[in-house]
Amino acid sequence: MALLTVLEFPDPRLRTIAEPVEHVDDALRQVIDDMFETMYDAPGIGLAATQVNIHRQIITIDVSEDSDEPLVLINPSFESISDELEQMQEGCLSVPGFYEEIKRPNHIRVKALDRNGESFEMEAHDLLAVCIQHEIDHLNGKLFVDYLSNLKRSRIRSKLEKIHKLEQSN
Ligand code: QAP
Ligand code: CO
Repeated sequence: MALLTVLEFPDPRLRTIAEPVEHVDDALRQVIDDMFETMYDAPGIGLAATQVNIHRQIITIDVSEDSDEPLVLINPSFESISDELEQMQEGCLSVPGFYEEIKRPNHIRVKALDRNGESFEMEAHDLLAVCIQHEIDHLNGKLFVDYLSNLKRSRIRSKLEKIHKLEQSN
């Protein structure tokens, strides 16, 4: 097991489009385990492989109260997306310290592979639905700050760049 380094906005590597996974094997399961370790350590409720500079379609999620319901989605795709939107405060391990209200569809059906490479479908509502959409966005090089105004996004970029400079000089 290993903790992975999480890329932070505005790192251009966060804009990479992830490739589909071809084989679910032990090496991939090792990546998944390291992603869960990194996510639980943060702590976070969702992590996309893109955020740890692995550009393959892998997402780890756990929105449970006790952080004991790990969910992994490999090669996820939307089967259906509701018209009804819900506003929720979102954060992101790649945008530490910033939380903003975002509107997204509140009900989705997704298809994916599990950690054994078996295909499954699931339905998700509310926080889980929002989290899955947020993580699938990462696989497409998209961040929650992209839904904000240019002004809000550039303020967040400046503040994070300032922090990154200070961290570099330490
Ligand atoms: C995505 O985000 C999400 O700023 C997952 O300093 C979040 O796990 C989807 C985190 C909310 C829907 C609603 C953020 C940790 C974790 C921070 C996360 C931070 C430390 C974010
Ligand atoms: Co995120």
